[in-house]
Amino acid sequence: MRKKESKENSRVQGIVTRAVGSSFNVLVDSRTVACFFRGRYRIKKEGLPASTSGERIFPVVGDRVMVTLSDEASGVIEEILPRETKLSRPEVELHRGEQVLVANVQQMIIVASVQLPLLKTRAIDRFLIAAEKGELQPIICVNKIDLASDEKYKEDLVPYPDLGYKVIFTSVPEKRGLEDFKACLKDKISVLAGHSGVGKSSLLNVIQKGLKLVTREVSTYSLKGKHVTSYVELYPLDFGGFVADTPGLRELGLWDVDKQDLAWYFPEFEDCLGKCKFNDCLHLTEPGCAVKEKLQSGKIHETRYDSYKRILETL
Ligand SMILES: Nc1nc2c(ncn2[C@@H]2O[C@H](COP(=O)(O)OP(=O)(O)O)[C@@H](O)[C@H]2O)c(=O)[nH]1
Ligand SMILES: [Mg+2]
Ligand SMILES: [Zn+2]
Repeated sequence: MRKKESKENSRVQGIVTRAVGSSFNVLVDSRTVACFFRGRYRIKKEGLPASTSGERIFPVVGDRVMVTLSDEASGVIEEILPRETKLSRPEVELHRGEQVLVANVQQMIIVASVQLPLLKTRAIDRFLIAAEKGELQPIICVNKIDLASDEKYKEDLVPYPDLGYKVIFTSVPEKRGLEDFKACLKDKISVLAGHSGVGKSSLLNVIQKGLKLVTREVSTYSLKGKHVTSYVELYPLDFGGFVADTPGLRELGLWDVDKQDLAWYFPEFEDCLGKCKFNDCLHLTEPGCAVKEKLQSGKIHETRYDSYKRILETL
């Protein structure tokens, strides 16, 4: 009896911050525990015993898990708690269905820069679609405002607050907007998205002591025919919350949208959809298009409609 009691006492909850094969780092309170996971675990479904029902799952980064501690620094993952959200990609090669890459992410911080690389709202629009697709709350962070010679870049960003998206402005060397950036991340599980060089790693390094992410990293290219494993790591933040360093959106399975569905990812088009003369209208040059009418009335920003057209061409 004594033994059982002590075993139960050593069962603790944590969050998976790193997963490599069957070895996991689980953050318990504020310490990292090296864990193993044996065999397969079946998620409990609708009151049935876990052993007889449900899908087989494997822990991933972001999972909240129950761990039995072997000692202070190691343990075994016994249970995976229900996932609130998941970012996955289709597992094509091994026909295993979907592969979950990261669980329980709540928001996507879309990072762009004013200069180097130059601000392109179309890139923001693409990431907004990806966030929508992954059911993540998007926040736009415009970095390197120290490099702006005037406030012109703000004009390009006018559509976003109108559409209900939060926009923040930051500079790493001038330490501007960093409190806003921290406030966005606080107590949430976030992924950072944005083109290489916009300052994602620099922003994280400056708000989290000891992080030391490599800046100006060169992206890894996939050799033709070789399978590149996406690698996600979740970093705990001292002020509360976690942030994930993500591979590309494609790897996250966030970027495959049908031509016909694209318009649904533009909130300002929504009240027009279903009202066009042709029900397969792509809102380009078709007669009787409700989207074009709204555009002509000035209630859709030209730059957003332009993005729609350009993105449509790439699908
Ligand atoms: N002027 C300026 N440079 C920045 C800022 N943030 C990052 N950088 C620089 O931009 C380059 C790319 O930054 P990095 O964090 O590696 O970008 P990432 O690829 O998005 O992770 C580095 O040389 C940084 O020092 C900023 O706010 N202002
Ligand atoms: Mg980086
Ligand atoms: Zn139309």
